[in-house]
Amino acid sequence: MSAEVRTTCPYCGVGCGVLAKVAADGEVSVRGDADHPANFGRLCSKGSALAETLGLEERLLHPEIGGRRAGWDEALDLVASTFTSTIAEHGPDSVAFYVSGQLLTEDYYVANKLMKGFIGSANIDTNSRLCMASSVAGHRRAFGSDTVPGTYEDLELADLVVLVGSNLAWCHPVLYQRIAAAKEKRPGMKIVLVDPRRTMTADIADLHLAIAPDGDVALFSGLLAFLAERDVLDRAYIEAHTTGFEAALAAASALGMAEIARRTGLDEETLLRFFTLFAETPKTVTVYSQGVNQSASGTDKVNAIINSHLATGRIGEPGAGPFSVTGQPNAMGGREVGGLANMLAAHMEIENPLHRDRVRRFWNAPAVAEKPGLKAVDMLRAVADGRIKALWIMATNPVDSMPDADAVEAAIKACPFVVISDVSAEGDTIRHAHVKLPAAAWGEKDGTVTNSERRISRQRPFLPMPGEARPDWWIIAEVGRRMGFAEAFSHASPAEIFAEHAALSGFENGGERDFDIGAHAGVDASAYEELEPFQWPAVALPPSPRERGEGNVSNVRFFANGGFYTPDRKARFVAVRPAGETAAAADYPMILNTGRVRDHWHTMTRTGQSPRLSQHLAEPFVEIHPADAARCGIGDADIVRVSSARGEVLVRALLTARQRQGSVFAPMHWTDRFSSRGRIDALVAPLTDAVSGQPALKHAAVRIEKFAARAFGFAVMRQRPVWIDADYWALARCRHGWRVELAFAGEKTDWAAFAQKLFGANEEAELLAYHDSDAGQHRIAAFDGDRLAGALFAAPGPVAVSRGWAADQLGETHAGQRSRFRIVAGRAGADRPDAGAMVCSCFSVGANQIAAAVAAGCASVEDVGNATRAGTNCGSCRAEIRAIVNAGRVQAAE
Ligand SMILES: Nc1nc2c(c(=O)[nH]1)N[C@H]1C(S)=C(S)[C@@H](COP(=O)(O)OP(=O)(O)OC[C@H]3O[C@@H](n4cnc5c(=O)[nH]c(N)nc54)[C@H](O)[C@@H]3O)O[C@H]1N2
Ligand SMILES: Nc1nc2c(c(=O)[nH]1)N[C@H]1C(S)=C(S)[C@@H](COP(=O)(O)OP(=O)(O)OC[C@H]3O[C@@H](n4cnc5c(=O)[nH]c(N)nc54)[C@H](O)[C@@H]3O)O[C@H]1N2
Ligand code: SF4
Ligand SMILES: [Mo]
Repeated sequence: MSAEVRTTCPYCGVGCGVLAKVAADGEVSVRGDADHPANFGRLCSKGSALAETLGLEERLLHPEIGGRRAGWDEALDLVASTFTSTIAEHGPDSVAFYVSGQLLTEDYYVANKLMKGFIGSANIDTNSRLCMASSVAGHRRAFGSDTVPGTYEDLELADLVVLVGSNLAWCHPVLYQRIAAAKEKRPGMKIVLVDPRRTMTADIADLHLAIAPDGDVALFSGLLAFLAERDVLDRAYIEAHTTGFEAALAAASALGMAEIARRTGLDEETLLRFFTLFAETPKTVTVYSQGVNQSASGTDKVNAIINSHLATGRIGEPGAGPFSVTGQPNAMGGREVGGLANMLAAHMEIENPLHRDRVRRFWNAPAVAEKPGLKAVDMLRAVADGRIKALWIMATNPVDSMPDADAVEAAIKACPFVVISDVSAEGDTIRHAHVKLPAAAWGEKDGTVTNSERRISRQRPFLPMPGEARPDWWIIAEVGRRMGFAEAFSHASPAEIFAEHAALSGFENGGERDFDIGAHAGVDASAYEELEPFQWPAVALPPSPRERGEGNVSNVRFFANGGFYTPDRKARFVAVRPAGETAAAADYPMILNTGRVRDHWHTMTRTGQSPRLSQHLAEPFVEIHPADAARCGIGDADIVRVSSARGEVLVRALLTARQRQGSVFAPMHWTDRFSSRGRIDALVAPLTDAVSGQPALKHAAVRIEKFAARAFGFAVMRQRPVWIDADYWALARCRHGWRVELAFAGEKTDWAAFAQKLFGANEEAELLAYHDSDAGQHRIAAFDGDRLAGALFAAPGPVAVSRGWAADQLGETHAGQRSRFRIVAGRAGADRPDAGAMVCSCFSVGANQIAAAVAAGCASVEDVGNATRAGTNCGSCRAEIRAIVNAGRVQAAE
């Protein structure tokens, strides 16, 4: 057995420390690192299930050219020569890199250096454009730099935490747990949630503002005006450290309470409760995420929030500040190296000739880009219209995750040369690559990531690289060398790259730039190996306070005493106004809001492999308010068609009063690999924020109608089906195989043949069938010896069979007729009660088990934990358990 390796979780921006261990039989186990300052030992459901996502079945293991296996030399030569010849013929702006916040800092650094210093174009952009661009732009407008002022501890020290457009319970679960624990200790602490939906995060909120979509600028403008009226401003701070207050206040005051109420959809009493709470609580942290960033007014939302903090001097103090939480594990690292098309490197600016010259000298670069490159949405437009002729995509899946996804797919398909570095062999984007390059995955790769609180941690390998997989930095550096830049890309290890990156951050800095980790410029292989998590800045020679800007003395927080990174060292208030309103289109009267679920990560290339994580929500869905559903003639669990001017999807309808009327919510995760037509970004228009270029992914105009299914089905099978002939299907991993939801528009008569093909069962498999054609009920099971190869349940309405029970049958032996008949009867035996829909992924505890515990007297989440273990490991499901306890009953599972 290997020793435990200290590494960092590859999912969200909380950046939890993980201890990973490989047993003698190769089995990997993970647990939280009690010494890591982000999580102190905690992990959420996704982190806890990491070991289930390391299988090699879906891995890309060898380079491929045009669908055939190729050697690394051949593939790298082809990439280098095609980029070189394209640049020679059409200029540097005819090529582009589209990269990702899931690259390590070292990978990112090399990619950015190659494009911006050696190719001489700034056409490198990242999926962080879809994620953090508005926060970056808002920070830069206000602070003159992309600086997150605070630290996680502030979330625990605050007396008021305002969560805006953040579903922290599901998306940053360990931060959520830290806040929940702090509140438990200090019940006086208040939490406000601003989200159009009543998400699970509302569980710890004292006040939920079910804001109208994009009402945030109005809300925070109203707050600023209120703070001025009540005179709770920090006049001294405003005077000493900011400019532009009067104009910002004038813009905010112009709105008036009635207009704010109208635009936010909130009544005045609720607004005043929130404003008063904010006014009365000096220790306030405002946390914000994609409900803020992913909007056509995203940057203004960010500045409206920051304005309220600057006006009250609540910034950089323990327990006070605006706090943009990052999504991906290395969204911050990407920003530090300049991975966005409008940044240079080490937080320097492309438009600044002094910065360009400095970077040129440091890199000894022949051709530093002179103007910003194309931002993601524009980049894909340039691919579509042929301006970009060679595109290299790394660690992101734009055919699923970019707005106007069908057009993105068409553009990539039509591009003359597409290179994709990925860990997965299968995916909606990689299928269009001319050259596929197998990247090393988490557990194999080696480097650093930066989390939301500016903390840099190591990801360390504990597994060998399988097949011919190679680290991303190596792939990029090899191409750089082959393009003729041997010296600049001679790095032999991530440690060397990190040292260079650290040196650049400190190069001629002297306190002029916030990002400075010059202290690590001299890091060697062993120091890099031992590197402990640290927060930036970490300057080599701390400059005098004057050089660093007066009072910028804390290494942990920024701006308590000003010292902003603008020319006059003062922050800027930004006068923001709510955007013009667009009338709802008659054809598409509903607003589609999109986002995440607890147990899946983005396009499911990894979490989709975990049986545990695939049970919580096993198919694509849309949440609709019951009143809207009634109006549209939609019942719970119906299949519905959601369509926009761009495209359509087929998903399951979930009726819930947590949803605002007039809006619907759908998760972003489902792809063509897991569903017949669930790619939600096919519906979203490529509308972007004018300042940041971030797309408005939370706001698409849609129509929703019932899909007239003649038959529904549910099936489990041991092998992944290769062929599913159904109008609607959604596939998910389960413990002993796969499960699939089905719906059919037409009459179906050939159920047995359909089932056999679905199961991929062999000729000898024994079939057991039950048909009641009049009632439209069909159940077919196939046995391979004592084992169930597959079972199909079909009905004219949504199938009522217990999913968990059916999936479990794949793992049982079925020697006797009795247990075989039980399967076609679709019933759990009395000795095996149905666990119901999965709530606790860690211990596989279902809703029915929790409801039974409640019925047996458990009156609290803790009681349920003692009785069933549910909620006692990662705690991500505690909000759902509380909902069941509070309801005191649960509807029949699923
Ligand atoms: N489980 C899980 N966790 C993740 C991820 C994942 O894929 N799965 N991805 C990670 C990444 S990359 C990111 S960026 C983060 C995202 O983390 P979050 O931003 O917390 O997650 P989302 O679900 O995208 O959106 C947050 C909320 O914004 C709300 N919202 C929509 N429109 C508005 C609006 O106009 N105003 C306000 N105030 N709110 C609005 C939505 O209803 C939603 O609940 O999560 C990270 N963590
Ligand atoms: N409608 C809607 N759309 C959205 C969002 C939304 O809220 N709503 N959110 C947006 C946001 S915030 C984000 S961050 C994006 C995320 O969207 P994507 O970036 O497209 O999502 P992922 O599934 O994380 O894609 C990562 C890819 O990298 C591969 N990979 C994993 N590790 C490595 C590695 O080490 N090296 C390489 N080369 N490849 C690797 C994975 O197999 C996968 O194919 O989606 C955006 N799209
Ligand atoms: S909160 Fe969960 S997903 Fe995020 S870093 Fe921690 S363990 Fe990973
Ligand atoms: Mo993200």
